[in-house]
Amino acid sequence: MTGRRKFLKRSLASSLAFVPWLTSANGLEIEEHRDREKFKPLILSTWNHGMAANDKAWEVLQDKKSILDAVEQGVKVTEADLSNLSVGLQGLPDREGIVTLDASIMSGDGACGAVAFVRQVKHPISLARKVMEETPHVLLAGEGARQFAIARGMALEKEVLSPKAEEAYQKWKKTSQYKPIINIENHDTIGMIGMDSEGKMAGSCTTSGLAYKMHGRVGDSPIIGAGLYVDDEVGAATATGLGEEVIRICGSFLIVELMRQGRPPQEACEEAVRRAISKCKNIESTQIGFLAINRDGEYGAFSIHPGFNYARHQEKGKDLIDAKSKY
Ligand code: SD4
Repeated sequence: MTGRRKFLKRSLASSLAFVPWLTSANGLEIEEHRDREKFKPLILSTWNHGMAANDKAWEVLQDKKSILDAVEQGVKVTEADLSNLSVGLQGLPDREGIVTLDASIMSGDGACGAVAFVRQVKHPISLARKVMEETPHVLLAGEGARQFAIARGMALEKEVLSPKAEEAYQKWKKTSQYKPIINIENHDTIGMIGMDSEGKMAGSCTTSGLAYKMHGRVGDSPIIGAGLYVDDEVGAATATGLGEEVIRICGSFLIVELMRQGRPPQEACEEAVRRAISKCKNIESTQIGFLAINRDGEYGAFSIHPGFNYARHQEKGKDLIDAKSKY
């Protein structure tokens, strides 16, 4: 089938997606869509820590709360997980020994909020949601974000490294080499994207960022369009891995725009990885992974190197899936 015919077929399929009473000539597309309908609601999260986060998000959806509530509550589980070294205040610090967090949240109607380079806040995702709902802004950073947390009555945590982070930091200080490690302990940033039974979407993304980054460094996770993007008319995408490479290509926005043009989520993720590779100067030591869903409940994931996985939760069950990779 030519590229154009493929595109027309897909466009037709997605335009038929919400017209269930059409049954004739394009029966195949309609049947495919009926299958996809079974995928709603659907929650997807990056890495194996996504399993526990998805469980919580699912529970919130079962309680008839919104998909926005689900993606916020879901990743809070990871933010509070004391064994996690890549999300939350127990994460690995920057090169000064200080933990700084990045987070963003977005709903499919375009509402979004984010915090970057924030200290002492246990749940940056909830602070990001407050930025979204209680300020005229999208992104608050550093001391301003911390002051906003205080103003909203969020208790600040003591600034002490977790035992595991302290141990790793002391070890790192012996050489003080800045060398991002790919697929750290098989988890990294948590990016969650989800869709409720009516097709409303939302996403969240939260991280302690790159271990031993420069003080003040902000990654892709709190940058709307880089680490996260959601549009109810099209779909949602989120990213993990070396944030600089994701920011460079506006990764999540790129994927949503590719899906808007009719590309399925898997193809859109692969194209975004291809784009990132074309701009990246050091592929061997760079890992990024993308995860996407479209409004029909189709999904896809792709990374540069093997090792990226994602957690899926839907009516029929939950599992952890290895994403395909370029190399
Ligand atoms: C970042 N994407 O800050 C995030 C998380 C990370 O290796 O540390 N990735 O770049």
